[in-house]
Amino acid sequence: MKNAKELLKEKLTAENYNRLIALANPKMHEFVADAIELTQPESVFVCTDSEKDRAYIRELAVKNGEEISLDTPGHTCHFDGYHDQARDKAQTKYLLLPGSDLGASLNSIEKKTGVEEVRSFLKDSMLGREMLVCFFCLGPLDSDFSIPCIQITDSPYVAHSETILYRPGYSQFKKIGSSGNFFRFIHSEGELEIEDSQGNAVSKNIGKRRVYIDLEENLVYSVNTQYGGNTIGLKKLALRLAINKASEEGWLAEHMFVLGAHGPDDRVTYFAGAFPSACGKTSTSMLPGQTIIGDDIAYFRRKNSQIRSVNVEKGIFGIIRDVNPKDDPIIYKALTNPCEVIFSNVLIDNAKKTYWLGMGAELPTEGINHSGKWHKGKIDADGNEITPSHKNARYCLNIPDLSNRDPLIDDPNGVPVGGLIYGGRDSDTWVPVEQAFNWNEGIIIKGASLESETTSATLGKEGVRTFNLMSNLDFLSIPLGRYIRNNLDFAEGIEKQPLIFSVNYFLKGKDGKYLNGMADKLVWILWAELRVNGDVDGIETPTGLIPKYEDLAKLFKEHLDTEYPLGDYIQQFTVRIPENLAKLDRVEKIYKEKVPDTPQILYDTFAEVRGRLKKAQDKHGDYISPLDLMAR
Ligand code: SPV
Ligand code: MN
Repeated sequence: MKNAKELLKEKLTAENYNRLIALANPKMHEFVADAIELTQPESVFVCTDSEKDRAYIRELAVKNGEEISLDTPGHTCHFDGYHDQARDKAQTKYLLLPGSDLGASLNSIEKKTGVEEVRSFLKDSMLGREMLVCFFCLGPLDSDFSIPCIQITDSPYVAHSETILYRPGYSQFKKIGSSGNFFRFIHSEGELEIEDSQGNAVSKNIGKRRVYIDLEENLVYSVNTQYGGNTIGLKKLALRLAINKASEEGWLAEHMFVLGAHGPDDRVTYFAGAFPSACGKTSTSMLPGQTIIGDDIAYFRRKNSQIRSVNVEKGIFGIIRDVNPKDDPIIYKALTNPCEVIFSNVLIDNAKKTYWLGMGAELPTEGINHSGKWHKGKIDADGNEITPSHKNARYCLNIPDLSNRDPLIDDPNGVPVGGLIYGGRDSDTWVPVEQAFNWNEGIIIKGASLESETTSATLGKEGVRTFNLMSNLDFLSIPLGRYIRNNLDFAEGIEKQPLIFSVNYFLKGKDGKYLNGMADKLVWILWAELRVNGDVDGIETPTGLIPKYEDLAKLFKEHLDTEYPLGDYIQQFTVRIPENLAKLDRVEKIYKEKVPDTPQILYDTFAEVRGRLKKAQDKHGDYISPLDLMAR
């Protein structure tokens, strides 16, 4: 390749060239020059942090048809291809040098072969298009947490989404000078086609969709796809890079929300929580009366003998299904009032209004959706009825536009973590809330044992339990055992270790009906807040500490203005011994068979908890009322 600067000078306008050169970073210059040579764009736009540049990207997305302006000011809608509606797990792979190994659970490809393949798909992919070169920062600016990033893309929708989701990073790049310590992402939609006479242009060669990750180079390639989870480099692709970096540097990158829970006397206690997709993670981070730091990805560092956390992002790319004025009033308000929102894969009508499944209103019988022109009863090529909006349809908005943002959202020191919360979709095993006895048991029995039952929103059978440790399995870039070890070690020497809780919003009775209402989760979180501050006692079970009835009854009355019948408490908090034992067996089998580097302490802890469960079973039987335990 020619000297990078010479090539940039030749291909860029003076203004864009000067913007790049003002950042004295040879590695970044080489990355951009190589991308230009590879993809051959017609022009290159270098985006700084100015409002004018961000407006240019927003307008470009509408001008070239990737987004449609809607009736409400600031709102736009984007459609991904019919077969490009979710993360492509099969074609997302780590590029590995011969001899390196991430374990059988992680998808990988030999580096040379993978790089050749993905570069061949990227070759000339931007002919006739404008390349966008954007700079962002993961985490707050000017902080130990900050990771500068460069995103190259030919999709103004991707760039626009990132201006909402991430803090601007051009000025951050100025500060790092010639340092090579940043993440790089290159994305092209590849060849486009009009899917339907009414539809917009979508990636055509889905069979050649690839997301390849180079951990050594902190570089990700993404091609022939538009869906955000595959293309928005800073989201789950950066999480993979960050997990590897964190493991090398001794911090943690987690698939977690961060929430400020408000206790008595204006006390705020911060919680971070991990839930697999579609299990109530965003709605927990948006609990009424509480304040949000972030809803999806958090970094954790040890500072002054404390564990502190930041939101890596500054926006939300949330599932829109079931967002309705009753259950999600704050999000619903943002989605129905003027402010910057990108809807994706929802239904729009002739008046450019948006509709989605579960919005609490009647949906029109025709409009435009991810299949192009849609009418009720429309069938796809496989004979399946097309839903009005896709089940994974999303909204993308700025957290600062929400009324419940936490004031410490951009604090460069992060917020102190009082507790961690792990939850999944579990119809019959875990109680609604339980505190682990200590950090190690929390990490092992709660986080590393997390499972979730499949729903109708994913392909395949419903109700199948899928193992998903820390809800981070999809994004791990290091062997599972090492990841667990990192979590265990992280709290060592911390003065006040965060308490670890499990929650379960999905417990069902014998009749198959949920035992709890949607709103009840507020009470579980506020109970955890009281525990962290030592305000209430717990009742010992074989697996941890559960609430006393009177403490919950008080919280239900104060915060939800409802009575909490004792019978409900007994049913919900009955310790289910056979189900808990079966869960231990199921999860242990996975570690034994699939995770060769599982730390011994995991097996020891499983054995200890199994022993406690059996002892309790001998004494009380299979199903133990919390009142019997209290009586002890
Ligand atoms: C998730 O699925 O966990 C998401 C959306 O947050 S995605 O960007 O697709 O990962
Ligand atoms: Mn997520």
